[in-house]
Amino acid sequence: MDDKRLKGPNTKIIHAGQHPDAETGAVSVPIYQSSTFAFESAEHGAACFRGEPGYKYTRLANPTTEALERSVAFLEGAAGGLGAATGMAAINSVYMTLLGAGKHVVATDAMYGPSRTILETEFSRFGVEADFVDSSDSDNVARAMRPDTALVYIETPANPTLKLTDIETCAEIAHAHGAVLAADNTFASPYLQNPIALGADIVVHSMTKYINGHSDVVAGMIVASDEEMLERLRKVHVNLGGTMDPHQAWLVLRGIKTLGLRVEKAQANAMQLARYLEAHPAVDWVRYPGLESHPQHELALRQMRGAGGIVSFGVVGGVEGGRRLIDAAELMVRAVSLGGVETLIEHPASMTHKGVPADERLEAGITDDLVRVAVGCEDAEDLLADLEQALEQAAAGVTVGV
Ligand code: LCS
Repeated sequence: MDDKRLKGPNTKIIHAGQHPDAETGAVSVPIYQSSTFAFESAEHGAACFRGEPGYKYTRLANPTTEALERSVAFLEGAAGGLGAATGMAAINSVYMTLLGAGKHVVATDAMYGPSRTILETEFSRFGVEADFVDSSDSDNVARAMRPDTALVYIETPANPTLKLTDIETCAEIAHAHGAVLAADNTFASPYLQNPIALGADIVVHSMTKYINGHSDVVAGMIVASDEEMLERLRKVHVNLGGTMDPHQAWLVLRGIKTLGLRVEKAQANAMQLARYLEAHPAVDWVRYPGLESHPQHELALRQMRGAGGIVSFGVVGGVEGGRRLIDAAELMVRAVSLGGVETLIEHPASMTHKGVPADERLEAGITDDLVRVAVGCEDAEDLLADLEQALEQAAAGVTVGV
């Protein structure tokens, strides 16, 4: 995948993995909407199943999906990728490949709710033990390591606290214990952060978010730093069955081409919103890695190329204030998900992270007043105006600025 023409980030995004079709010259990768592929002979079929090149069945490999796998693998500096039906399908394939009875996982406490819940409620049934730690302090990760730890699983920036985890240090800790480091890179996207370059073995994405970017597809991706790990993951992934449909892959191939443009616009908007919120008397606190006030601002500058498009904050009046704010939004859409061109606003404690027990949620820093805004690509002035009127309504009846 070493293509010397592809130097700048947008050039890579537009061209990596996506070449004009050899037969027809089609510039857009064709959708190979076929579940199965014809063999030239019985021997050809047998050869394909022996591992010689050739498509057999779409759950195992499909040319359209492969174009997207090559693209994301290239952007992440990985040996290869595996498309998945959703982000959760990708994550579960990683868990299933590396965990089993008698194995232990150390994971970020504040991560996307279901990524945590599935370990607690389902993998525990198969004898997997999990410790969830505040991985923004690497010492907590080091302390939780055990001889049977097979996987360190981090999400950075974490959903929705925007805490960061030091990828390089966690890779050192994991490897010193013979464990694998997997990182969920959904919030940053490959445009802003590349965990493999910092030592991670596996990266997962919910491509539902920035990589696709248009709130019209659910999809996931796993990439691995080396061929051996990729093949281990592939064996499990194709048999679990959460693989990608070619039409879905084509939609994401279409979305990914503007990843850089969208992320630049979203994070410029997010920075403006974060600064505005920080100065607003009706806002109790703001968390955004681009602000100097973020406790890990230095780490953000070190391991990311930008702070991303998500801002979390608490408004006066706590939970009720937050609810009034969300109800008052006129332009920002009341919806979960993130990474699309439209700005979305949600309340994690009652929505995305509802499945995490309240005490564990609070311990992880997902407070009841936390409002999450996934900033999109609209004009900043319009978003600021919407926030202003919504904050006014949120603060109605609450004494502020005392
Ligand atoms: N990883 C992260 C960091 C996520 O934010 C999500 C979904 C997933 C994985 C799962 O991806 P999916 O299976 O949905 O493609 N996050 C969501 C959120 O914050 N609101 O709605 C979904």
